[in-house]
Amino acid sequence: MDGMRVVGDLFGSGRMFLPQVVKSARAMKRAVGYLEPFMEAEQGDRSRSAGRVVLATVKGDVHDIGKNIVGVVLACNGYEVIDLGVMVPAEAILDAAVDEDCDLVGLSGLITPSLDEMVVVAKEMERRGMVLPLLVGGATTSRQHTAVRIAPEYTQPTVHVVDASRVIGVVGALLDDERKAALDAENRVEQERLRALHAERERRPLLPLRAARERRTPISWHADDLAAPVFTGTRIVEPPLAELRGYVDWTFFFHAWDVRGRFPGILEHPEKGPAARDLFETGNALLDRIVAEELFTARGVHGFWPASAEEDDIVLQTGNGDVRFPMLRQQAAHDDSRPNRSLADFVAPAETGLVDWVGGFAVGIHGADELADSFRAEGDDYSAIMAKALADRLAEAFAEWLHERSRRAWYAPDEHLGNADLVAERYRGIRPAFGYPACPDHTEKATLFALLDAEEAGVALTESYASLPGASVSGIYLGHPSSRYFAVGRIGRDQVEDYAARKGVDLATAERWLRPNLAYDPR
Ligand code: B12
Repeated sequence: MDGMRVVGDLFGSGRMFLPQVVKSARAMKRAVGYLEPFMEAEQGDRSRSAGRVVLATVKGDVHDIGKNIVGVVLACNGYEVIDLGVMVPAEAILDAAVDEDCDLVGLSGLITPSLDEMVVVAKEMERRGMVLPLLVGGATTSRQHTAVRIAPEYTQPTVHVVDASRVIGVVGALLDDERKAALDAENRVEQERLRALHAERERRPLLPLRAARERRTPISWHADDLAAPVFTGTRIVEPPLAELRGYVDWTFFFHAWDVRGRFPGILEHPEKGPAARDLFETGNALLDRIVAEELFTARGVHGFWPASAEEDDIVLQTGNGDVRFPMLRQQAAHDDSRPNRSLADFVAPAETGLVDWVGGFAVGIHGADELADSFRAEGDDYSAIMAKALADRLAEAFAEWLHERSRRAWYAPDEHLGNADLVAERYRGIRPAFGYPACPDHTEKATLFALLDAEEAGVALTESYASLPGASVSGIYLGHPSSRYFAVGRIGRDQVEDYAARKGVDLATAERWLRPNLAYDPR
């Protein structure tokens, strides 16, 4: 444990990298596991613990790599961690915080609907009159959102933590009376500043929807740019893992372990190189095993339908009538000639009389939870995190593999690109995923999943529209040569009203799901 303190300090000061910390923690955990039967007398003795933290991924969200990493880092710095897992409702988190006599509550989330759920937890903490500090983390969270939406709901310290290397500093300060006051005061000043910035941004003018529509992406439509795919409707695919492996974008594997930099350059980096090489080797060794023993399975579905754009809707003609995906349009006012884009711009408008096509897909990697649980049961958090990081990479590789297959079945029968070209997206067409900045409404996944019969292919949705298994990706395919990714950004009430009407939901429902994009306060 003394050794782990050294590791913790080295990590805190940037001289050790996350994978090394997690590996060290494994050595400690195994040693403790051996010693535990002899330490019975000391059990329940809290004087040895630096503090007790309850961690959970909020209701409706399934992401847990980030949370698990934070849990390991806390544990190896002497904190007791009560990890409640994923999809945990507010009541369960707060009951555990009280029942287990915790000192802090930590929430994690991957997708934007979880931001609202975190607001729910903060409100509930206030209602219960709790005094525990609240920590907020996860890919979709931000200092900004924490300041604007979460902190105002809870009178106690509410702190956003950007990554695992910061968590010890923050937790240490919050559990020390003097440092707590200083951190809290500093945090409140910073959050006030962020709220002022946000308010200023809210005042920045937007184009009225009608004017934004007049600035749509200029495309001159030709039949030559549209192609019919070799099949209509859906097909289930189950590629072998060995084939998907060649499609892995390793840069994001290092990202998951907080060793940031581009692959393969990262392997030769003067400081990070040794940690990166070790990580790459261990990752590939486990991947060898996963492939050889078929510990994961890949299952997914893709499909194509004739389609056209009607204003900002993409409308697919299916055997069971039309399926409509209402899209959002950028409303930012610029003084140059940049268009105000919508994904609907990339599908031939009905009035051209041309026949266009749109595709859809959902892919999942199964087995990661089971493998990770078996590692955790052996006290091996390092391999558990590794298993999930590899599953996430394979899910993304699966999406890349299926996109290539779809392009070949559609408008690029002769496309043959290597991994580097695929990673750099040097191909025609895009595969926007609901939740990404060009189509931020997660609820559209319900329409997509029904269209694809995704459950039949093993991919399902939670009440917050996270997909299960955790290592899964879904989206649509757009094939026009002009199609590209962009961020919708801030949108005005005029567009939200129009969108709600197109989608057939009330304004409050549309505002709830589009909250991160609203340029106004719906209250
Ligand atoms: C890897 C990744 C994936 C993987 C893995 C997802 C998973 N199961 O976790 C795959 C490819 C499967 C995936 C899928 C999807 N993704 Co994704 N994904 C990412 C990516 C590139 C990195 C996230 C990550 O794993 N980082 C590494 C981990 C270790 O970091 P972390 O979670 O942030 O955790 C660190 C800190 O946040 C902090 N922390 C985390 N939790 C906590 C808790 C506490 C208490 C504290 C103190 C700190 C803390 O410490 C951690 C360690 O340093 C991000 C983009 C990005 N650059 O962040 C998009 C991103 C998160 N994905 C996104 C989306 C939309 C999706 C999909 C919905 C797309 C789709 N339609 O299919 C799906 C949803 C999957 C699902 N199961 O529901 C969006 C989410 C934003 C949004 N609008 O909702 C992002 C931000 C991309 C984007 N720019 O739009 N994704």
